[in-house]
Parts: sequence; C-alpha cells; structure tokens
Amino acid sequence: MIGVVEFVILAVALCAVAAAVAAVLIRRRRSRASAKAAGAEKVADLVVGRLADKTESAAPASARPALRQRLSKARGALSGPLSAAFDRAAVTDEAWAEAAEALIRADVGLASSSEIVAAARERAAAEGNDRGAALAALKAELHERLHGFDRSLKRLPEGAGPAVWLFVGVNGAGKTTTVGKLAKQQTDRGARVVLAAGDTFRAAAGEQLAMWAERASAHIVAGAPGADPSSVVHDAVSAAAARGADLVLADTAGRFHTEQNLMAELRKVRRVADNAAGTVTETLLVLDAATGQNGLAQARQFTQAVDLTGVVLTKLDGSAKGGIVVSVQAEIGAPVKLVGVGEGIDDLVPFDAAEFVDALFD
Ligand SMILES: Nc1nc2c(ncn2[C@@H]2O[C@H](COP(=O)(O)OP(=O)(O)OP(=O)(O)O)[C@@H](O)[C@H]2O)c(=O)[nH]1
Ligand SMILES: [Mg+2]
Repeated sequence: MIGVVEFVILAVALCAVAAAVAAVLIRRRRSRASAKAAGAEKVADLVVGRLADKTESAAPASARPALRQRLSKARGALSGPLSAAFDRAAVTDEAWAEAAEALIRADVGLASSSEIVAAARERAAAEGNDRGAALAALKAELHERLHGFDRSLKRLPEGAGPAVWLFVGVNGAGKTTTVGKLAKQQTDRGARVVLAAGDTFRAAAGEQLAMWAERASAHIVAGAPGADPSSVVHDAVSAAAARGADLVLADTAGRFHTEQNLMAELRKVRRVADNAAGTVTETLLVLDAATGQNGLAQARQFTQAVDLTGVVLTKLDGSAKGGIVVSVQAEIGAPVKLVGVGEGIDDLVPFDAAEFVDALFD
C-alpha cells in the first residue's frame, strides 16, 4: 500500500513526464511546419523562375536573337580562321594564302575568293598593312561584292491585278516554309494574299501549306493530288484577281534539279501564271545554305528554266557556309533577297549586305 504522500509524488512525476513529452511533440511539429513553409517558398521560387523563362521564350520579335547570333556557325567558320591567319608579327604571303583558303572553305567560291584576296591585299597595303588593315580590307571587299543590288520584292500598282511570286527549288530546300513565313509577313502589312498549292506531287504538301495559310490568315487554292500544278496556279491567280487580292505566293514541287520533267513543268507554271489574270514579278530560287557548291549547280539549272529574279537562302542559322551568298550571286547574277534563319514563322529576314558582313566578322 502506498501512502498519500507517495501518491502525490507519483502523480506530480507523471504530470512532469507528460508535460515533457508534450513539449517535445509540439517542438517537433513546429519544426516540421517551418520546414514545410521553407519548402513551399522554394517551390514558389521555381514557379516564378519557370514563369520568367516562359515570358522570355514568348518574347516579341524585336527581342529575338539578332542575325549575328543566328549566324554564329558561319561567323565561327570564317572569322576564326581569318583571325588566326593574321595572328602573326607581319602580314605575310602565307597569311593571305590562309585567308583565301578560309574564304573558299566558307563557300565564297574559288574565283571570288582569289579576287577578294587580291583586292584586299592592295587595299591593306595602302592602309598600313597590319593585322587590323588586312581584316578591315577583307571585310570591305566582301561588302563591295554584296552591296548595291535591288533586293526588293516587286509588287504591282493598285488595280493592276495580282503579282505572282513563284518559289522553286529542290526537295526540302524550304520552299513551303518560306511561302508560309512570307505570307504571314505580307498579311501583317495589310496585303491580301492567296497561296497556290502548286506542289501536287507530294500528298501532304497541300496540307502543310494549308496550315501555314491558317497561321498567316491567307486564302489558299489547292488541287487534287496529282493535278497539273499549272492548272492549280492558274486557278489561284484567277481566284486572287476575283477577290481583288494583291499577291499570289505559289509553292511548287521540289525534285532533283537534273530532272527535265520538273524544269518543263516549272516553265509551264510560269507561263500560265503570267498569262492568267496576274503577272509573275518574282521567281525565287529557294536554296538550302548547307548544300554548298552543289547549290550553284542547282541555281544554274533553275535559272535556265525559269529566269530567276532572286534567291532565298534558307537554313543559314545552321550552316557554316555563309560565303555562298557571294558565290550564288556571282553565279546567277541575281541577288539573295531573303534569308531563312530558323524554322519559326518570323525567321525569314530581308538580306542586308552590311548587317550580314558585320555578323560574319564581328
Ligand atoms: N533551321 C531552319 N530550318 C528551316 C529553314 N527553312 C526551312 N526549314 C526546315 O526545312 C525543312 C524543309 O522545309 P520545307 O519548307 O518543307 O521544304 P520544301 O522545299 O517545301 O520541301 P519539298 O516540298 O519536299 O520540296 C522543314 O523542316 C523546315 O522547317 C530555316 O531557315 N532554318
Ligand atoms: Mg514543299
């Protein structure tokens, strides 16, 4: 038997133990709650971070990478070797030979590269003949060969019927994508645009163009698979005239440039487009910048068939061969009018010689 005193002592001890256990439990819960709060804060940071990333990726066109960034591969291929060539105590014959090699590697072409180096040597000699003078002379000579061309895309005066811009080129060069991007740019400027799905050769080509038409808010005229492309283009031009549209952008099928059928077909498309209610004011060769010297062979074939008015050089964003701008212009006598620098709808920009040369060198 325990007495009253012992009972009271036991009760007090039990209470003390219970209070201690309770205190420990409360402390633990508090620390878990504060850890949770800290975790929540971290999550919030991440979300804000991700939202910030999103905002950046959805930035307006003006905030997108400049041409210089898009041409980083081409710049690396040219400015690196040129800088190395003149990284010597004196500007030697060997340095100029290396410069010529760098230009040839960048696809400027053999003849143009030799001419540019010869002219740059003279220019640099008159300017002190040091590294700075040599690089500045090369840049100036490159610019000299590119500037001064009329690179505008011709439209017709109001009421003169629709202007037709015809896009030709080999498989996968970027014709359909270019038509889509350009349609968007033109409708954004208030032009009434009709797309002609002149590629009836590939089953999915019409659907691909229809998607671009939707994005660009342009009207599209397509034919049945296998239909005569010139009849589709004829219908598109008639529809454009009937609607009072300003512009018909005509996509065509891409096949090998050596195929006689394609060239005959393109000639017919061009003739029909010109004879209908519209006038062909641009015949643009769409050329993949990565095709290099083979691209020049293509350019020759197409210009014989359809009399090119200009070139759209696509995929310049992924190509080290920026020099093709010089050689293609020298080869066909028509300038590069537009360059493709990505797959997005806004990634087609007018070619600007000064901006281009700056982007390659600086
Ligand atoms: N990186 C990059 N890709 C591009 C550019 N232009 C087109 N492309 C891509 O190149 C591929 C072929 O483009 P298309 O427009 O289908 O080429 P196409 O000349 O119409 O091809 P065919 O109809 O088969 O003759 C697509 O994946 C495009 O997204 C560009 O400037 N840069
Ligand atoms: Mg196509």
